Amino acid sequence: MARIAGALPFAFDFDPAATALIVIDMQRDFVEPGGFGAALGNDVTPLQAIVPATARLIGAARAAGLPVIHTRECHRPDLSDCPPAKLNRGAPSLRIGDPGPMGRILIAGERGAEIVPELAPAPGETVIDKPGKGAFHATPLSQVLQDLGTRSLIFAGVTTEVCVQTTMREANDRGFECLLAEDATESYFPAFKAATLEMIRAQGAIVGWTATVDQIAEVLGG
Ligand code: C5J
Repeated sequence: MARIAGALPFAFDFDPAATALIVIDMQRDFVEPGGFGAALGNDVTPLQAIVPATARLIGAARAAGLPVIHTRECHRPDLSDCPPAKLNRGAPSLRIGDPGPMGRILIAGERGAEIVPELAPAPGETVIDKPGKGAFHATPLSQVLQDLGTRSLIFAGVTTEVCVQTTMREANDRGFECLLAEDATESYFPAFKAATLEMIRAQGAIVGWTATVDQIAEVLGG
């Protein structure tokens, strides 16, 4: 067993042989100008700032032999997996499926749906395309984790309060011990990130734990 003594709200104990890193939606559509995040009116620069820390965490996980699983929020080109409630929500400057500077917004196979090059999946790593905010919904993620024998999950990615938190809650309900890397996750709204970190670890880690990339990498030996 390994222990991240400085994790919050208390030490996080995990078996590295039964732990995977899940990197949520570090895609051009959320991180770069001209994508879905920007079309919703957001400044994407805070999300770009976590790329180096996320790369470091991925490197430490790979070096320690942890499976690294990447997710991408995206839809089929015919939008058959995008419910009208999602497609028509709000008044973005570009809707899902519309042509944008990086191809059709949030569509599988388009440039915008790709993971940013600095965090590109290594050969053999699992990439889960997901139509929802949570990575367990309508995806093979449960089966992938069961096949790996995973019991603990380390999370990174964007956005903290939407896809990261939703997936962490899904995982917690499925019995996984979940830890979020504080400086390898980001929101377009600083207050939402801060609130999410608090609510995850409140009430005795009701959803899970948080720790910094340094703290995680030190225990993984990176
Ligand atoms: C959002 C995500 N924020 N990956 N997606 O729509 O968090």
